[in-house]
Amino acid sequence: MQITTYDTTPYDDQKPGTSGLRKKVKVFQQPGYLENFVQSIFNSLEDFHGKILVVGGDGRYFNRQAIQTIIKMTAAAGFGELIIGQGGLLSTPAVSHLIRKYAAFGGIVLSASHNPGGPDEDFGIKYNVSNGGPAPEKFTDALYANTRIINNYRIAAIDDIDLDTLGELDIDGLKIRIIDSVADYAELMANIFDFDLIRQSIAAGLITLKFDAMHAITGPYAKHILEEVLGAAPGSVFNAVPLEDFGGGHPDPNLAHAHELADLLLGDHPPVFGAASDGDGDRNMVMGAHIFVTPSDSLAIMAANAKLIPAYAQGISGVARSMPTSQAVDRVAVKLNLPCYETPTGWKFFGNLLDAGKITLCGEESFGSGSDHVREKDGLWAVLFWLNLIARKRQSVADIVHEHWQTYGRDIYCRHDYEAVDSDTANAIVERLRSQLATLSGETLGGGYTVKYADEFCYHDPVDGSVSSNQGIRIGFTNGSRIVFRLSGTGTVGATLRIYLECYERDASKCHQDAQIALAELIAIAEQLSEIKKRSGRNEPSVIT
Ligand code: VG1
Ligand code: CO
Repeated sequence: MQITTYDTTPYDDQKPGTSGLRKKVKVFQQPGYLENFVQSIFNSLEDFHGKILVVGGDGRYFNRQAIQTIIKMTAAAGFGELIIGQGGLLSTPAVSHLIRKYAAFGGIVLSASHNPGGPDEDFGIKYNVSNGGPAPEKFTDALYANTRIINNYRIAAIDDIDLDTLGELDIDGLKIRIIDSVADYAELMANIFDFDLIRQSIAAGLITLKFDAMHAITGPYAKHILEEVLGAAPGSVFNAVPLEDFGGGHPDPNLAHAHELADLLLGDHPPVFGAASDGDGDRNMVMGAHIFVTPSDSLAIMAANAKLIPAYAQGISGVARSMPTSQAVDRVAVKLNLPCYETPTGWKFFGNLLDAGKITLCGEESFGSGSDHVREKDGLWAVLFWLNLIARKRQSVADIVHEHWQTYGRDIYCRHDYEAVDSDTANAIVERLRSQLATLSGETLGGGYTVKYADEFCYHDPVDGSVSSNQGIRIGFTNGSRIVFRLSGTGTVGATLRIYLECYERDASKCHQDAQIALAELIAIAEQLSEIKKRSGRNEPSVIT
């Protein structure tokens, strides 16, 4: 195999964020930009010669070109085998599963998740390690350091590979397998859930459903599993063909972006169950007839009912949530006497806890939940969990949620995002918040919210002892309410400021209030402390979820 070494100079903007490197496609198309980053990944790894690498992406614009480049660089680097999803397509949880199933050395996921796709939109790349999960911070730090000093990259002179034909190739000792993107993942799901029961409930008409794949990666997975295997009516899965630009939309499963689904579920004659997934298939939105389930509640409900699912029937070892996620799951953990961990935002922080067997279920407020079956959040897994639950409990989604609130009370929750704020303005807002932290404790804000603590979240990983600081500003009140401020680490334009708001309502008769109304006073306090509207010149958040 002929290998050419090309001289290069570093780009200074290749620091991975919450979930890999995300930039505009045009940035990735600069000469050597993708190559620098991929070579820096390989330069940060050791002892991978002859081993397996899994590669796949969410099908967005530039996916195929990037994969061809990665194949040539993988060959030059000396990997022994590449496993690639047909058409270059693999959902993020499917990559995680394939790495684990085939004992691969690692995987490369090409995705910018819920960000829009297309020539003028976003692309992304992420490295996952041998447990199937996103590389931990110490790896991404080393990778970033390598991007700053890189001076060459290596490319093997091989022709472009046909990504669409299933089969095996051998190119000068590098084995390349193009595999069915869905089959392994579908088999895993069948081993976790009671497919027979779900199938019977669908056949009997007890469960009707709609799934919005948002023109993104879960289309083929959901079509196969929900319609072909479980027998949902043809057309139950819609927007099912992955498109390079996701049909022009944001493939982000929330009430703002998955409005087609929301209209169906909140309108006349809704199905029993509705769900949507994001660009790369790791997020989920769960709805029932006339009800939206917040991701934080969904995690708590899953934890409370895990024993009804075959894979978790023997019990779960513990739970974890990202810091800004509501405390609903904590209440379940107390009742079930389970350990409960609070981690920084981003799935990479769950990996150690899952590997060590300290937790079985985990989730984030940002429409992500998962378990120890893979090391990524998993959208369709959550959908199947709910279908299994509905089939077992023979209750509607609304009844399941209301029963949960009856038992545990409700953590009323919402998130306000201010997107594409000027970076200097956003940094000044965060600095202003930071400067108030030392003196806030004990103060009473609004009409009687007394500050119990005000700090910046710092995580001490209980497994490897690593410390991650500056993970969000938290202000907790004596009545259990909380406001959290964070800067997003996944955006590609300016800065995105997130405000997370929650309050607790124990009285079940008051649990049905509108979240924006229940949280109005906290929203006002958040503005008083941060002056986001005033300083950014915005009248309202870009998105409320
Ligand atoms: C966001 C979410 C975070 C999630 C991350 C990746 O990060 O808030 O919870 O893990 O996206 O999800 P940030 O830094 O923008 O808040 V995905 O589906 O975009 O891979
Ligand atoms: Co995603």
